[in-house]
Amino acid sequence: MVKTNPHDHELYRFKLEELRRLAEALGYAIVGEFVQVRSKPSVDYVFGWGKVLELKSIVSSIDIDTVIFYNILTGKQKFNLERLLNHRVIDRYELTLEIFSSMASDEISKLQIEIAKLSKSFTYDRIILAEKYRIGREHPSLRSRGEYIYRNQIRGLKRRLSKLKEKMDKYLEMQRMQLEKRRSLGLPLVCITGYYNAGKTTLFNALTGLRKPVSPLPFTTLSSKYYLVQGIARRFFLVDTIGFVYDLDPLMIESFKLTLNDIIQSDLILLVADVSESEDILRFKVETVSDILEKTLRVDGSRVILVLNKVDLIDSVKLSRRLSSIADYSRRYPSVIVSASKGYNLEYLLNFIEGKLESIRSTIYAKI
Ligand SMILES: Nc1nc2c(ncn2[C@@H]2O[C@H](COP(=O)(O)OP(=O)(O)OP(=O)(O)O)[C@@H](O)[C@H]2O)c(=O)[nH]1
Ligand SMILES: [Mg+2]
Repeated sequence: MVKTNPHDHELYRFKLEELRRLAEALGYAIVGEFVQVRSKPSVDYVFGWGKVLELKSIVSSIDIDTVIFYNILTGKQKFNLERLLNHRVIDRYELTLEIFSSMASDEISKLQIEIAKLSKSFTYDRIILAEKYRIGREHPSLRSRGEYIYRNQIRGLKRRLSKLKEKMDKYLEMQRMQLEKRRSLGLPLVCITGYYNAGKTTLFNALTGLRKPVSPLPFTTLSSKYYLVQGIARRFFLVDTIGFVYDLDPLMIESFKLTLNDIIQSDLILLVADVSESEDILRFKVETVSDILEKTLRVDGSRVILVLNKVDLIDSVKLSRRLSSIADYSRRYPSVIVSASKGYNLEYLLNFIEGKLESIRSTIYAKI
């Protein structure tokens, strides 16, 4: 990892720890970590030349398969690093996509992941193909044939990507029609969102009586799940969505727009957070999700309820410390403390959701 802010130790410790956890979830055993502080990553190797040689000598002295970078790599950096280090190199975005692939079981998730992978690797693939066909380096008499194959393969990659995007557009159109149908029934949409592992699906299951897969592994849920909930006084659609992660790549947001649309179009959003995590982590995660919702997806903050989950794991002293660490968010969003797995306070949450839906009903109907 290249640290671009030398003072922000907490943040970088958290980022590295999270990277480690994600890698371990995929079965990687981490044998070492390597950090450099630089004002910005170098264009060719991320690290400075001296540091990258140090890394090379380390990786050549131990038995490893992969070097994982926290920083998002350009195609050129990945190519240069692989050639220099003589090992497979991936960045945190590719690592996340590997986890997605390992968890994906339905067609929509697979499609979104394939688009994300192809878009991410396009420049890298182009460099690899140019290298393979020795573009720019071959003997002039060979140039035309090599270039012809190279251009053909690049065209093939572009065609594949645009076919996948066409398929995605069809799903987006279907999604738009489904949404219109739901709206015409006058049924509001309530979306469960939050960091991965916060307990979103556990809450979804508890409120719907379904048994969708939950697990301590990251990104158990990849595509949205809808269910019509008969609440205490009214009905609404509840949707469970993919979990967020720190420092989302804009490419990922673009590739997963089908899933993210569910959040954007919701009438009410439950921002679920794991209140049993340490103050720093809880704060980082609430802040991350709140920023994605309000700054990236431009969701109106007045439609967000903060759901502090897993309260069964902590005592009241810890709970009050956790609450003070996110006091500004609890002032910004109404908050409800629950335990989705133990069923604690869920009836109160349901009442709260319905009350809030009632108060925004005029806007919901105005949207129909
Ligand atoms: N103790 C406790 N554990 C919980 C609670 N809610 C969820 N969990 C556990 O937390 C882990 C993650 O739960 P999920 O419901 O899969 O979390 P998620 O937010 O849907 O995760 P992703 O789909 O990966 O984003 C599982 O091991 C759950 O059993 C809770 O209220 N208390
Ligand atoms: Mg889930």
